[in-house]
Amino acid sequence: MNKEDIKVGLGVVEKIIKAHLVKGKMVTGDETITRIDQTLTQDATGTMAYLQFEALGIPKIKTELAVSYVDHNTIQVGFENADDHRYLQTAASKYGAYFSRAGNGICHQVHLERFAEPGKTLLGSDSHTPTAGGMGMLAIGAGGLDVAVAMGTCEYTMRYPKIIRINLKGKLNPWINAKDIILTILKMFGTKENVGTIIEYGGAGLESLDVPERATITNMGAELGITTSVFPSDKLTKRFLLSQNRGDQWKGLKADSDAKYEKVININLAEIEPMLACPHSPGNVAPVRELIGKRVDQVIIGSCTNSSYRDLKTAAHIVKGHKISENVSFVVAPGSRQVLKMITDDGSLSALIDAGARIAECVCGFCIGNSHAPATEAVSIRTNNRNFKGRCGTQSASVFLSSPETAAACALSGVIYDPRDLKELVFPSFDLPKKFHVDDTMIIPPVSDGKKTKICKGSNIGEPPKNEPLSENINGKIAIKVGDEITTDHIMPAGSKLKYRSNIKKYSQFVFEGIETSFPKQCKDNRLDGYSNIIVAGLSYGQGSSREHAAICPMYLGVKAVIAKSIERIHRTNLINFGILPLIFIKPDDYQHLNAGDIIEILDIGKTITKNANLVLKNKTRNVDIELKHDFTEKEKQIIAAGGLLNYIKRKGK
Ligand code: MIC
Ligand code: SF4
Repeated sequence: MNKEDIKVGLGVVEKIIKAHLVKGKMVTGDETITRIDQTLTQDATGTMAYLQFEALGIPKIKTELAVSYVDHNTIQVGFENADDHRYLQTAASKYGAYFSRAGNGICHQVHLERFAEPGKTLLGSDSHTPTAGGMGMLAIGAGGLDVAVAMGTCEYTMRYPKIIRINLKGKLNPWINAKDIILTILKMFGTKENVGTIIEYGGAGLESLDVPERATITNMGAELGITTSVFPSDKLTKRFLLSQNRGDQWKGLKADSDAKYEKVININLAEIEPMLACPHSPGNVAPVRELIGKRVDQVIIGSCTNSSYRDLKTAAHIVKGHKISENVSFVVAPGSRQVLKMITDDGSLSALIDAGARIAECVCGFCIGNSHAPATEAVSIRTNNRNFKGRCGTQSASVFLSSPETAAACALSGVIYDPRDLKELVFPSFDLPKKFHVDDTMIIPPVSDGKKTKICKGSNIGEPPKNEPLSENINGKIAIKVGDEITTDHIMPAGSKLKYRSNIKKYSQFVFEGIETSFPKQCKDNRLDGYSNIIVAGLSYGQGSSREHAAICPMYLGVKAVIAKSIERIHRTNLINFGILPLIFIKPDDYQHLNAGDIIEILDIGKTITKNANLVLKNKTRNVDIELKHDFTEKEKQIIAAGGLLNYIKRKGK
């Protein structure tokens, strides 16, 4: 839709993009450059992002605000995590970022509380950065290198999205959480084929959803595979900002009444019921009532999706005065120190502890699989956003995603339980307090003269690996063939391997660990035989996280192309940023003509791409030709030709 020539009103997303448009047209699919006001990084992606920022040679961060969070790797069973934290703290000081120390909370929760501002743009090296869309921000997740570039240039390049409007009407019934809304939306849309879309929420239903509830919805927009989702900024936004002592940062933002959208969908909140995402995908959603009675071994409430003050206070009210079931291990991880302090002060923490909860640190922890792995074949009910096979740390476990209300009901009963059936309890309906507990002492502000700071790098921290410019021809061997919906957790496991995020040589030894442990060796052998490595995949390759390691480590192993039926947005960009060709089958059925071990050839790559023509892959083993498309923008063509974004920027001298 071309909004430039037609005189119609603008939606919230369009208003924010218009105010930040540096280059390009607000026409779906057009390559645009958007000005970025804020950036966020977290330690698991941030170490590489800051190493890359250093490699760019830019002396100081240029965005209005940059925050470096430590929330993912805090296990510290060896020196590696602590070394990363020290590096990040010194880098923040040197280059001008706020540093949120380990223990202060999960990046998205803390950003919402302390930094998110309506009408602004945020780029974060974490796929759940869109959480801040609950505050009326255009908040986008990206790879660490894109964030490093945004810190240095204030710019982010993306194709102009299509914008869908979801109108919410009515009001949620008691026992239903915002999580049930987004799970319902995931049931409608699924997790694939939604690339390039932004969802804008509106409608009278917003009046009963406070900012943290809206943030639960925008958080899990990441699981839809969309670019981001955005709420307007209204009196509830103002109220939340006032409660955080940030009332002066409020600005109203609403869609014009004649704004036009690609599609409008209506959802009646009164019809939403408790939902569960069943193993092993956040899109595999079913109503709780269809699963009632299934034995539960573990219940965890936490993560950037559902660990707000409201969520934890509600869970505490449900379990207060009761004991959890004997067969359940019940873990609660508050989203931030602010939340922890507030549930401590109001007695909720005591209620949780009395009921039998194990209290975990205010970090990602269980969600990224580096603690609380369930027992063999256990059933785990969790309030986070991803239940990919093995992500919890136990391959044989079945993880279901739920609201805190459902999770608390399951913890008490020891089986999957509909919270509406907790008949003896009165639903804890309450308004958020007028004042939240504000204490920013765990956030270190940038220093005035960072030049003097000495960067500390531990022995586990290596240089970001370099790639060579694209070669015209690929003489390759298919190193692996995988199926549909391969997530970045499958490509690059996190959990116990997280501590190697800043050591690419070591981390590369775990690529595709859960699928094919011999992959790194296969890649090495192929290279010794003179072949480049190729990955073949089905639909929606690279779902999930923004971890650019899912591109860097394959690059390090000599992967030159990923050939798939479709590739998800952040991962596609990460591949390009590290000089790996993301190629798509013109005929999806051609997938069957490529197998692991096949020798292939692709010729005249640069020339063909420049002409916008399709590439032809010759499968020499099976003697078939296969047509592949690429869909590169002009800038992406240059990045690929240079062998990645770092090389491209150095060439351009920006
Ligand atoms: C995740 O939820 O998968 C992560 C861990 O937060 C990732 C980032 C990472 O892998 O470090 C994400 O969502 O981008
Ligand atoms: Fe952390 Fe989990 Fe949120 Fe990722 S999804 S940022 S691991 S809490």
